[in-house]
Amino acid sequence: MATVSDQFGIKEALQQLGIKEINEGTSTGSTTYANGNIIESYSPADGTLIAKVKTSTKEDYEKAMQKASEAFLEWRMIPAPKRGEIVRQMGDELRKFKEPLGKLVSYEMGKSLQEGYGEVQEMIDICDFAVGLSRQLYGLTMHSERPLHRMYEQWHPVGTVGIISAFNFPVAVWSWNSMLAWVCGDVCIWKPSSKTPLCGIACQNIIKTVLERNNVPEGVSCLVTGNESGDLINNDKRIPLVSFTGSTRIGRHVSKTVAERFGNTILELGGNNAIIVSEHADISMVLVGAVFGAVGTAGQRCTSTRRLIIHESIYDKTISVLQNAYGQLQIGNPLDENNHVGPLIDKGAVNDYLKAIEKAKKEGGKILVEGGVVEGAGYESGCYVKPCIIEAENHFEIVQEETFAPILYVMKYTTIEEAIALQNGVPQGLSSSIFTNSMREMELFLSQAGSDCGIANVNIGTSGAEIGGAFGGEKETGGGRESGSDAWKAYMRRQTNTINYGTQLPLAQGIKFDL
Ligand code: UN1
Repeated sequence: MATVSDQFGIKEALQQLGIKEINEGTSTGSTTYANGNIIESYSPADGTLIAKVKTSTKEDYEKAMQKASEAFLEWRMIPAPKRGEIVRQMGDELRKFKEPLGKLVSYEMGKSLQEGYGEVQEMIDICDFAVGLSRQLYGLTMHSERPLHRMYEQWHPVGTVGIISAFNFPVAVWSWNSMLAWVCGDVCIWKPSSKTPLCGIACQNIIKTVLERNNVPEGVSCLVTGNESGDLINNDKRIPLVSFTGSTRIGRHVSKTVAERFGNTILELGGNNAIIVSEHADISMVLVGAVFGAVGTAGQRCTSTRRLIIHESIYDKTISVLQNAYGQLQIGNPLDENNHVGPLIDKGAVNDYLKAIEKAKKEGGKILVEGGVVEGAGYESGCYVKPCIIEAENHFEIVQEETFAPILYVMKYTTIEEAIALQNGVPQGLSSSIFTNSMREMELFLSQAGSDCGIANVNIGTSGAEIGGAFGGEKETGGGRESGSDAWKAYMRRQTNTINYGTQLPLAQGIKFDL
């Protein structure tokens, strides 16, 4: 940390967030301990070693889990609106720390400062949402078929929720899960990505003051680090729900492991999101939606725009508008607000990006905007790449895959039905969008014969969903839903209750059983 530059106020931000040179990667509320290997967290922005984190051993994990189990017994008895009040205070705390936390997100993960702040704003928004929700955990009442009987359902907390989150949204995705889980009466054990462990530690530091102030048992919020902890969570029978965000490959493993022990999962896996650009589109709107979607977060959102499906009549014009816009993109330090595109997370990601471009070329792709690694002063981390555009066909193997990098594949279509088939013609099903001013096209795209994704937008890009809607997708995206709408139901168990207040015991379905 001694070498962290003073530029952009990073040192001060780290100090405000309680990040030290060496940090303990296991904590239960305010108690920190960790005896495992060390993870070094480097900034992809400038290659600096930001700080070290001592990860959790199996024994550390076990201690945290025991604290979580104990805390649940107490937390579940606190009335939901009172839990909501505690989450409200967490939202206030996040408002106070928006600037340093946004900076840390930007520095440790590499997304632009604006997006770093945006991520913290998502956390604040979900806190507000959860506070309201804490008074609306509604169940239904049914009419019993038997006289003098009452039937209804109620929702109870499930217990300990395991949250395994990805590097690309190192703080927001945790909050979508934890804030909801908490108002539902669950406790949480969080394993952040080993690429962004400091973001996890910073969040825990921010909320621990709220837990302390409210005399909440410390195991309500547990943090564990290191990949072994992820495996322990997946295999732990005491964890009825695991919310996993990450690649389809690892998600498949998580899904099997947790299902094997009859646990539930919320899976938020890969996306391969397309925008259909109709001949009835407003091109200036397409430009912002498509370019932000493709190069924002350097193409490392699961909602990033990976494919543009353009009507043949406006194909050439759209490409030239895009080429022009790509020519103006500033690539550089994400903390410098003049830049549009920051670095990839690490050199492994740069390698995957280069390999994907090679593969696309081999399969017959035509480069329309050249990619490559950016070198020279300011780019010493080796993680900066040029956003590129490749004309490709949907069936190319590489187009069918998700590459977490700013590579945009473009293709032509003739009829709207064909465009929808192309958009749906990938294994993933997270986000999708159409730019059109035609009511017919728009409604078809949104109909049951339209997009097969969890998110389908009109005249908006594929990324940047608001927290109020349920977030997630179909097919290889995993089917999970997080955040808004009724996603809370996944964090609770439904109980159907039937009460007989009569003096007879009639059986359902009219069955006679006389003794
Ligand atoms: C992710 O990339 O894992 O819709 C989440 C968006 C953000 C969340 C992305 N609100 O792009």
